[in-house]
Amino acid sequence: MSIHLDFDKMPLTGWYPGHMLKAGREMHGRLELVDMIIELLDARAPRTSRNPALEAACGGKPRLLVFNKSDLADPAMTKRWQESLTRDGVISLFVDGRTGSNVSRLPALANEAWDAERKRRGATRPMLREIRLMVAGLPNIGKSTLVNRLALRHKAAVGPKPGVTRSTQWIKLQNGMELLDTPGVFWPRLARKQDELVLGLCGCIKDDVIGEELMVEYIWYRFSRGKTPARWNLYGLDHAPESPEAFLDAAGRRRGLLLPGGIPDRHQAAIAVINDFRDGRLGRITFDEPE
Ligand SMILES: Nc1nc2c(ncn2[C@@H]2O[C@H](COP(=O)(O)OP(=O)(O)OP(=O)(O)O)[C@@H](O)[C@H]2O)c(=O)[nH]1
Ligand SMILES: [Mg+2]
Repeated sequence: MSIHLDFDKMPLTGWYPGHMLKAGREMHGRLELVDMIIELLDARAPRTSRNPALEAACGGKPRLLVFNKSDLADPAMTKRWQESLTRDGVISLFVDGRTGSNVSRLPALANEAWDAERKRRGATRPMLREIRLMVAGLPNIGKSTLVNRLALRHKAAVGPKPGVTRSTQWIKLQNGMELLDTPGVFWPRLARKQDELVLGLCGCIKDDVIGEELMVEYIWYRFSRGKTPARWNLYGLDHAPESPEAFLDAAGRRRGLLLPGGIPDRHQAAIAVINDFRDGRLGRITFDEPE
């Protein structure tokens, strides 16, 4: 293991599983069924988890940007992102799908985005049916969690619509909107190794595709240079370890993950650190800065 301070000199894995291509095609078909898209993103990676191509694929349909897992993002950075998005006139919402924090504001905001779009188009006649939405986002971003949250009070599916397969169900939301219960999966075109590392840490790419030790190297790199302090004391350290190897060795020793001879098992230690990171035990971090 060597230190790769210039991560972007490393090649991308080029990982794009076939099922994702298929999911992308399926999503394209479903986009036609809805009026509006909830673009679900990761609050830790507000830029990297976005797919610029989705906007074109939506054919100008209004989108509501919802940033999930805000419980794991740096609150000060979330505030900066909110300000930046508001300045750009983007309607957005930061939520925690797991606890449901802020999710109840979503239907009203969706309405707001819809009204703004109608006004932009100069629509005067009222809609004669319910507004239909779908949730789209990267794998593991929390789409199902959000759909279940939104359906909490109105589990009733309103049945198939014309031209839709029987299995397609619509879930009624509080304000009368209808949500397509099968979310769309998309994949952004990653340009830099750091994008891949960020999405890997957010859980969108399988760990062994990128390599657990490299992911921890990136955790070490970002946390030891970031403004928000990491909880190094989780591994019995009172300051940032001087290298990713020292980090893994400390974590391995602390967790008793040792090879014969008492040598820290860096691979097992890396898996433990990634779990700590994902559960927020290492501290809250936002990888992307607003412009
Ligand atoms: N900490 C935290 N975890 C969350 C949040 N929302 C979802 N999760 C967790 O993230 C993981 C993925 O959530 P899912 O809802 O299955 O994600 P998905 O987008 O439907 O994933 P796919 O169907 O695989 O594409 C689960 O372990 C959830 O418990 C959140 O706001 N905060
Ligand atoms: Mg899901």
